[in-house]
Amino acid sequence: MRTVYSPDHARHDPQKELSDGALVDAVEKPARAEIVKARIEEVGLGSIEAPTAHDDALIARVHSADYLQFLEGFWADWRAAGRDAEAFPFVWPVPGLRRHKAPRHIDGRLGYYSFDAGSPLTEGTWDAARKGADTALSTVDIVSAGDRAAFALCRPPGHHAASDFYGGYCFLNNAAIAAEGFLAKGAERVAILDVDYHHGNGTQAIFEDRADVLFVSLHADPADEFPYFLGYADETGTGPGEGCNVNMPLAIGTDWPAYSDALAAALVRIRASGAEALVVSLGLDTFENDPISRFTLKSDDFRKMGRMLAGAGLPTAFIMEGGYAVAELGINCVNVLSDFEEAAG
Ligand code: SP5
Ligand code: ZN
Repeated sequence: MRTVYSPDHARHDPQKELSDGALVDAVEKPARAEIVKARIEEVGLGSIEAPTAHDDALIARVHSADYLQFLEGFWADWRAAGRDAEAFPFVWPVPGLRRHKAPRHIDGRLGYYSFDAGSPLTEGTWDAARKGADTALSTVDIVSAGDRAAFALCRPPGHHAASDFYGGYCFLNNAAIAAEGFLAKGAERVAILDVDYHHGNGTQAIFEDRADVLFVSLHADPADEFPYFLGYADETGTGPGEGCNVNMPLAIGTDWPAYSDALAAALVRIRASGAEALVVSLGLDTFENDPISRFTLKSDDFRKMGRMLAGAGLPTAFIMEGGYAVAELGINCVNVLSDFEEAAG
């Protein structure tokens, strides 16, 4: 399997995040991508290639123009306001306030375009995220040219980012951009399967009113886990997208037997949808030793996951999402990919 990777991911190198009432060491850090890359090289999964440049057209199908301008120009605006530390928002337009226009003040703009205070925005965030979108689109190119699957080793991750706000360590929704890529290549229906431990609220919000992209997510019950305010089973899609959003919240402590039952049901939904391509939001934070998560999958279970995903029989773009047990992240991630490839034949 070919991997697309750019060293520019490391331009997003946050030092601290807000968690447990303190600024603690950031968990979404460059070492994550580097250890996966090293494992790919160690097992000889396949070539590692630079992304090709893509214009903004498909990104603009996912994200609003003003949000993209905000992200791209943020660091200059932040510096102009006399700031130089990593940026965190602290006020949001929740229901009861108005979200009718972006404020002029940088602190207001930060809150307008975000949903949490746990996602440091840094000098290099835009460059890294923009290259991540190229990385995701390059895997779509590879798969559309005939490979059964390809892997986008991008960071920062993407599935929490919605059309016009960031959060959950995510800025551009790489999986959504990849789905738009498959549609632009002629697919009439695309499925996104999100196996990250956290609900992909951004991806759901982007596609919930559309019938051309099926979103299926397995994740920790939002009553107990971030992002808390989306991801319940009764969110089944809106308007023309009714029936095209499938949330499978799972209990804290979920192990492979329970997880694999849900995954099998998810794959049945995907097969029944008539999707012509599959985007996998590949988070490895379901691992038993993940520092911020509470499922109990073991390294060997990720091999079984890869085999099950191959059973969908679809051209597949794997998009890297979360997973914070850095020491084992390379093994777990490449276990999925190598067993997918073996099972896909
Ligand atoms: C892409 C992705 O996996 N994003 C996850 C964002 C989660 N952010 C909230 C983290 C809160 C961590 N608190 C855990 C405390 C453990 N002591
Ligand atoms: Zn996650």
